[in-house]
Order: sequence, then structure tokens, then C-alpha cells
Amino acid sequence: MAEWWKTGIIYQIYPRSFQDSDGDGIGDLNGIRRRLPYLAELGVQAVWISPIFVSPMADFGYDIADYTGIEPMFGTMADFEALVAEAHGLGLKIILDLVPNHTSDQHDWFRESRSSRENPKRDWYIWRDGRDGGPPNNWISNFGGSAWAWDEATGQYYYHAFLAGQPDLNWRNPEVRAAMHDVLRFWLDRGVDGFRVDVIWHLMKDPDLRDNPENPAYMPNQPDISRLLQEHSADHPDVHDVIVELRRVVDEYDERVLIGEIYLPLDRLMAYYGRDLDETHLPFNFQLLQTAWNARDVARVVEEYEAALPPGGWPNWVLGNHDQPRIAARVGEEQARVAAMLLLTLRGTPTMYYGDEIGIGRVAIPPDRVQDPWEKNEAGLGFGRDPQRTPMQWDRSAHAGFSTAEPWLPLAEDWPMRNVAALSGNQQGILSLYRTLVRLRQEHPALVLGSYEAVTVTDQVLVFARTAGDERLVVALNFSGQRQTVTLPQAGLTPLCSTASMPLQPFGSAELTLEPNEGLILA
Ligand code: TEU
Repeated sequence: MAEWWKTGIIYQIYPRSFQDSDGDGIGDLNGIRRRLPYLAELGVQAVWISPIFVSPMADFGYDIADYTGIEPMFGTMADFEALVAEAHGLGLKIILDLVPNHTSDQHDWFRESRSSRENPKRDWYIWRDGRDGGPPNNWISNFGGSAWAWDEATGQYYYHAFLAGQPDLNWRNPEVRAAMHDVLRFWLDRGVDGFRVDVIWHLMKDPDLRDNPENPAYMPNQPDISRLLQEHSADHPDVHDVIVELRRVVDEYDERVLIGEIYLPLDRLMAYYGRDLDETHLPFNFQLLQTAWNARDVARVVEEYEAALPPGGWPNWVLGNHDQPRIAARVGEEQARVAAMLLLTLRGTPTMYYGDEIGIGRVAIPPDRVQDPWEKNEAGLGFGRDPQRTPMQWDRSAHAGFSTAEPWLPLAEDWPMRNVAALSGNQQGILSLYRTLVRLRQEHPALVLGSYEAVTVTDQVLVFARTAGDERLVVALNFSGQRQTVTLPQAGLTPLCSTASMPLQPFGSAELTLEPNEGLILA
């Protein structure tokens, strides 16, 4: 039997936006508990929950003030333990979001570190003297501006790859590594099934803090961070040693998974499987988020990714997360269905993002409701991540059944029609399509464990085959709004599922006509 993280689907929850249980307009753990049966019925295997630890919420939980405490806004440790127990009872795994690159500036470690230059925790963070009256080097924060904050009291700068309220830990200090290993064990002891590790490629930086080079391809409409190539501030060769150590901790326990969040080109990404597959089990593959949405580019990305995988490295695919525009906002409602079919039929573990299964699309955030600190720092440039973080839409009751209070972010306008209850009764709806696709994965091992082989690629259509033993399934995806005809590898195939809103049409020949925006699975 293959490992659960190879055969199953991962479902990401942004906890502030999934389900509120206490009427403060912000989702919480007891809300997630209430919706576990929905997730089990949807057929996903694991739930990855964005950070739920004590946090001042400057970056909505990605700024942690206590790694082993539950944020009171989300609930209590008892609520968390109940969540894990109930999830396990339903056959669902729980993956936590570990943010080891930086803490909150409210973390006790940082309070101590900044209290004096002599403090034993001074070296837990990256402190430096300034250079020529300015910061120690030219590094830029991911949210814009210098990545160095001046600390008046001790007369030095500290480094923050993200907000000033998110100081980077010094992973070259063995005490930091040991402390973080204890954090992992704390949660693994409580039955957690794995971690998604935030910005794992950032953990080690150039020890000499050399200036980053200019990015020759920088365009003024890009974020400030893109002015420089992150040559010395991230993806340092030494990072692999610390990931091997993290993996060893995870491997002290049975059947756990280590997932890395990594935004890097393919060749660099693959190094995060580890030389002996001893780093992350799944280095997140964001290729589909970064490629143009057309048959040729998607086919090329799949081909290149498959070719780049190290021997034994298990593939994975991501179609959305809390940082990236939603798939339906990007490619439109019709192509979002094709994308769903692609995600669930490619070779590799799929990660779904909450709300994509009901096709949440573009949500306009009025200026007075902006929450994302990045949008506040670099306003009006369209980098804001709030549109992909709006509340889940459950039913027609007030606030879409998400909360009894006004939610922290607005709901998508079409929520009265686009919600789980309404779509559950609609055979043609996107939720039914997702359910069918998940069921087909469960019924057809070829879709999970089979090989991938591109069959036909045109400007508009991608046809590929998934083969395991004597089972062979063919997937044909029309990326265009026009009807397309392609020749299949053989005649006499039977359609199993179509994204088009019409009954399956049996056909006998090898000539296949796809309706506009139609994806088809055939056996
Ligand atoms: O994101 C990492 C990251 O690189 C982001 O800057 C990402 O590129 C950006 O949001 C646009 O896609 C992770 C978390 O997922 C994000 O929510 C956090 O803000 C960030 O780390 C800091 O912890």
C-alpha cells in the first residue's frame, strides 16, 4: 500500500474563513470540527490548516508568538485535541502549518533577544550594525521596503524577510534548531500527521549577508521585492542540512508527512526532495499557478516537471492557496472546471484550496475592508491576498452560514447561489463535478498510481493517458471556448466524466469532439 500522502487529496483550510462557531465573524477550530463530516464526505484524505498558534495577527497567523499555544481567537488546546480525535475518527489526517523562518516580534524569544546585546538569545535572530548610516545590506522585504528594522534600544538592525513584526530566526544557531525540533515533537506527540513548512527555502541565508544583485528583468508593475534577485537571502545551499534534520524529527514518528512551501524554478525545487529523498516528502509544486492557462503551456509544464523529478520523488500539484488569486478568478468559471479535472487526474498528490470546490471567483474588496498587510504596504498594485481569503459559503442563511456576525472579510457577491447547500442539489454544479472526480480517483488506481503520458497536444487541447497495469484512462481537456475535434489513441473508449453540463455522449470512433471548455475522462 502506498503512503496516504501519495494516494490521498490534501485540502487547505484558511481557519479565519472556514467556519465561525462563536459569532465573532472569524472562523475557529470548533467551526472546523463542525465541518469535518463535509470534508470526509468530499473524500479528501488530509486537512492542512493555516497557522492556528498564538499570534498578534499582523500577517494573520504567519507571525507566531507561541509555537505550542493555540490562538484564543481560534479556540483552546482542548478544542484542538478534539479536532484531531474527531478528524482521525473520520479517517482524516491533520497537517499543521509550521512557520519556523520567523516569529512574531511579540514572541518571548524575540523580546529577550532585543532586550540587550548580551542577552543569551541575542543570536537567535539576525542582528547587525548598519552600513554607511543605513541598513547592513540591500535586501528587500517580501512585503516591500528594506528588510532591516532599526532597533533604537540596542542600536542595531534586525532582519525580517516579511513584516518588521516577523523577525527572521537565525537558523545557524543550534539552539534555534533544537528549540524548533521540540516544537515539532510537541505537535507530533499530540497526533498531528505532518507539517506544511512555511517558506522553507528561506531558512538559511548567506552568512556574510552579501548584497543581492539587481534583477535585470524587473518591471515597475512588479512588487518591490522583485527589484533584486534573491541570490543570497534564500535557497542557500546550507538550507538542505537543516531540512534533513527536520525530516529526521518527523521520521521519529510513523506515517507523518513533511511538506515544503517553495517558490523556486524547477531545477532548484527538486533539490528539496533531498539527495536521498531525505528532505521534504512533497516540495509544493506551484507550476500550475505560474503558467499561462493554455493547452501548450500546461502540457509543457507537466512534461518538464515529470522529467525533472528525482528517482522515487513523488509529484504533487497545487491549484490555489491563500497567497494566490483563486483559479476561477484567474481562468473563469468554465475553465475552473477543466482545471479541477486536470488537478485530480494528473500524476501526484493534489492540494485543493477551500472554496475552489464551489468555484468562488473574483471578490472585490472595498478599500475600507482591506486586511492584508501586503496590500496595505504596496497599495493599489493588485498584490492584495484578501480576495482569495473570503469566507466559505455554506448555505443561504445569514452570512452564508459562515458566521452569525459580519465576517472579517466580505463574502463573494454570488454567495446566495454559490454555496455548498445549493450546489449539493445541483448535478451540473462544480461541487458535484469535484465529488465525481474524487470518486473516480478512488475507483481507478490508474488515476492515482498510474504513469502519465501526453498523447496529443494542440493549441487548444491536451490529451493524456494514465496507465497502471492493464487499466488505462484517457483525459482530454479543451482549454478553449470553441468546439474541438481530436483523434484519440484508440476507438471504442467510454466516457466516465465530463465537465460539460450535459449527459455523457457515447461514441464509437477515435474521433473525439469536445464541447467548448469541456474536459472528458474516458476508459
Ligand atoms: O508565503 C511565502 C511567500 O513567499 C509569499 O511572499 C508569497 O510569495 C506571497 O504571499 C505571494 O504569493 C508564506 C505564507 O504562505 C504567506 O501567507 C505569509 O505571508 C508568508 O509566508 C510569511 O510567513
